[in-house]
Amino acid sequence: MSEAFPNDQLEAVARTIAELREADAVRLTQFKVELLGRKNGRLTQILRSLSTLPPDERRAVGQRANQLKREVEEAIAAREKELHTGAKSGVAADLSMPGRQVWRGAIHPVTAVIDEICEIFRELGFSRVTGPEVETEEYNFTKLNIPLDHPAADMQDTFYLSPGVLLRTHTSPVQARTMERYKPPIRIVVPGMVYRRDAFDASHSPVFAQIEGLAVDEGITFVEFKAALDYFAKRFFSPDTTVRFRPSYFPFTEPSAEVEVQCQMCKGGGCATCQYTGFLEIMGAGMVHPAVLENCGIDPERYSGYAFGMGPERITMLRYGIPDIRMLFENDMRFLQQFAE
Ligand code: 2NM
Repeated sequence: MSEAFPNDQLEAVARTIAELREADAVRLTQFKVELLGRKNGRLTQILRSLSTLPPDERRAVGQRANQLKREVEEAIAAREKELHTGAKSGVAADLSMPGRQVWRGAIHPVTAVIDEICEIFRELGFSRVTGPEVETEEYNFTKLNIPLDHPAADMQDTFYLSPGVLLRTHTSPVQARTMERYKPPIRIVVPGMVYRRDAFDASHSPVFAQIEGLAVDEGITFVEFKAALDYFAKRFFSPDTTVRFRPSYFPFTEPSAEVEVQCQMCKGGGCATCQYTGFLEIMGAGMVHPAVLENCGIDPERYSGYAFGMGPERITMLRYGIPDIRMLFENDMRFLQQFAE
């Protein structure tokens, strides 16, 4: 410190008061620490060292230091109030003025669609369940009635991590695990990421989302199956949507169906999006194959059920007319911002 004597130090403090009255909020906080800080504040140190001074000097320095401390405290309080209310400029701060807009992020359109789908099935009594992305051949294929020599189990299409261990190619292993662990009635929807050795082009990605669903109980028939998926399609698209079921094939369901809705683009008239059929496929589905129930410890003589699977990216593309799946993975803010609230 350049001022060697307490009196010089005190007068240096006195000179900073004028500066303090003009300080901005950041500088004001620095002043507080510099002058009044509990450990190294200049006034704090002077007051602490009073006992080392000769008695006659101690009294005068003590009085001046305490007076300055009050002045500094008052000046700081006054400046804080000014900064807070804008009083110095003669204009009170307008507390109703909107703050600076800060981009807080938003829900990705695919995530929003997944949440909406799960919510519709929640209304029908389905719980939302998740499970591991690293799976075994047994849960990903065998228990689901997919033999390992089936094309779906081919090494060409599946990411194997080690013999018998792979990245799940669908979320069905979660359904198998749920059937093993819980007694019916079971009603679940299973959203999650799945992996296939696919090209990355306008309609394929090696990693994509899926939502599968499963209902197992006594007395479930094709009528409940059709009614539940019809309800879903009408709630998700619109109440006047026509839904149709076309026969299909999956190893884990029998009978199997492709569920289609009236084309959202042309309202069924025929266009490029629906390849002039008037309909769009939204999911695959069917009655759970008795062998799958059996493999998962459920008596197929007593219980029956239905299952379905859909691709949230595809459904998001249909709903918003997005032409290329890659747009949903690139995270280009100019694209994503269009879906922000
Ligand atoms: C689909 C189509 C049809 C399905 C079957 C099962 C299970 F585990 F219960 F056997 N889960 N999901 C299923 C049925 C999935 O996706 C296109």
